[in-house]
Amino acid sequence: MSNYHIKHLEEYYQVYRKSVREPENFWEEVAEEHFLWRKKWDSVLEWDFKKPSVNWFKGAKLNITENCIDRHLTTRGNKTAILFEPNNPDEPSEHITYSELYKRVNKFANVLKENGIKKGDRVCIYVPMIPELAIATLACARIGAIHSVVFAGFSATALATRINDSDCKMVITSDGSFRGSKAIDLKGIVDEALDSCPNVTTVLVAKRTGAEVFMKEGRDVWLQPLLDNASNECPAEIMDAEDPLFILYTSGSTGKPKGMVHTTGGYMVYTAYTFKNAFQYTENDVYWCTADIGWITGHSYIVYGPLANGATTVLFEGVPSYPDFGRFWQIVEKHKINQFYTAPTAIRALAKQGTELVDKYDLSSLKVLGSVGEPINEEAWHWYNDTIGKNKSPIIDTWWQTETGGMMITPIPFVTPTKPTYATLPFIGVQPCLMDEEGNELKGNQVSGRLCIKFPWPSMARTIWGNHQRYKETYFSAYENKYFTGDGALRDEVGYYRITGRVDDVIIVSGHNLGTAPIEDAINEHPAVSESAIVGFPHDIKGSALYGYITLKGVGESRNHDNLKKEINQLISDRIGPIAKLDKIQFSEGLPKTRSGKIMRRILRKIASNEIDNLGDVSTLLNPECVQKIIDNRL
Ligand code: 7RM
Repeated sequence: MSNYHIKHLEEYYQVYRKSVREPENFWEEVAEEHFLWRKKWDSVLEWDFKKPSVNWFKGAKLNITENCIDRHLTTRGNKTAILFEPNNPDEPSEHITYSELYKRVNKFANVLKENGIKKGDRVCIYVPMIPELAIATLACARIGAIHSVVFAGFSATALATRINDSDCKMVITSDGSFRGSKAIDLKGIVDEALDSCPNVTTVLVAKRTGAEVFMKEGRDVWLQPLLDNASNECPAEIMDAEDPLFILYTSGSTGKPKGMVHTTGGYMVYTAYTFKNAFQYTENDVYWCTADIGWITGHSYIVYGPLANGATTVLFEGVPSYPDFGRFWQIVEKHKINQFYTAPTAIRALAKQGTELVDKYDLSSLKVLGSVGEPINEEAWHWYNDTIGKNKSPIIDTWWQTETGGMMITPIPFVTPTKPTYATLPFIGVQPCLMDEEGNELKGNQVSGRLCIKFPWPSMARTIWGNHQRYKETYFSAYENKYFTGDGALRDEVGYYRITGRVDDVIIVSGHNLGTAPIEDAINEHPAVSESAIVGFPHDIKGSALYGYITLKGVGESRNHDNLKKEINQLISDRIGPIAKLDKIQFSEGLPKTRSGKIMRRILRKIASNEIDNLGDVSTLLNPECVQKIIDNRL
């Protein structure tokens, strides 16, 4: 039996039990057998959730890029590491082998050094989904610089805030980016941001769109000529296991963005191990995660996890709707994708389009389907399972967070029997628990409460950049000695977990705690409904009542809305109970979403309560234009 590759349910239970009973022995074996260390650790784990302080593999020395690239060169030198699929389907895709990746990362690392970057410096990477994004990230890791990737769809203000918070002295960007039919002036956004970032001395600019851009003398430099002149060899900086690898900002609903700090050794071990098992990746598979590297999903499951396993990972520049809504399926056919990982928001948007654009393509290469980012509702789950997976590709509903670094609760495909809307069982080494509001742990099954984690896992964030106190308050103060996730969950009769939504979004109706996900799930079962979001608003008798915002599919638009409302409430009544019926239903063309596709219930809650004067910052939304329409049509 191998600890590293779980293939049967009995094996899962056996290894899981070991990982809980003897976590240090367990992780030591995984770390020792499957990675390249320049020096082994003095201790596997030292932790204290009160401080909080967590050290994995303390004293160990390594470089993550040697694990992701160098060690594959002898056996996988000619294997494709990164398969780049451009925005425009007529532009050829690019296969970057492990040998080429080695050269390009080393050259880039040398360019960073020549421009004054050294170990511990922060480098902001604001680059679209092109190979340079992954390469710049790895080049920072090569020399021990701390990368802070900012999603290239963020505004100048959002970019400036992040650059200043971690005091980056360099920004890597491109002249522009392609997204669907649009070309975006990224360099212009950087210039605007840098007006308020006095400490940035160098901007490296990659060419992508060929647009003419302003280059500030003494600050801005074209990347390509520097790369052309750089050496192919850059010795890897030897890092401590607990040296920071990167900062990644997570916005949350209030306050300024939190720069989550991830360190090197534990992050590498955990993302590699989860990637291998959650996708059951085998040597010749082609794996595709549609997220952007600007999110944690992209860090862990486009770059580090796959490359640490010597996998072929697809990097897609474009969007699901360009040139039409068949683009994802065309790519699956073209590259014979074996594992496909995306978000519920994309699944719902694609399901809304019907099946014509799916049926055109051969999807028979697919073996595993993944979902991440939000609860996946039952209807979307079935569409994904039937229409995309043809009932033969298990869906892994992977629950995790920027803060957790890697997947925490997820089925292991072909091992864990799946159940729609359930993230199912904790991953090896993860010890979840459910807590009530008084701080008691809810034991046994068929309980629901607040989801916490009782024991450290290797890829947990170690702090918030520059604000350890906030880290402690946000994650370790709600419950003693536990990491609090901010999510609610239930555990069913066999111990499977279902995430019911953010605890902040829970609505109390007549004294009953209602999570958003199960109710939205019932609403989304209606054949005319595409998406929904429910929030509470003040009610004299019930305390709070439910307000539903619902997006219809094409078939719903022509239906009588009063009848639809009755049918939807009947469905909720049948599935959950009359307590969860909606007092108000508003049909809306779109729902406000974050740029990573999560529904922003905070804004809807304010609109429902008529607090439209202080909606907070809506500029970070994916679709700010829908907010005014929702306000105008509010009930
Ligand atoms: C990976 C990522 C984290 C929050 C998390 C949840 C929600 C993520 C699922 C999910 C239900 C899932 N990181 N979430 N995955 N809810 N089922 N499978 O998304 O930091 O951006 O967001 O996302 O609320 O706390 S994140």
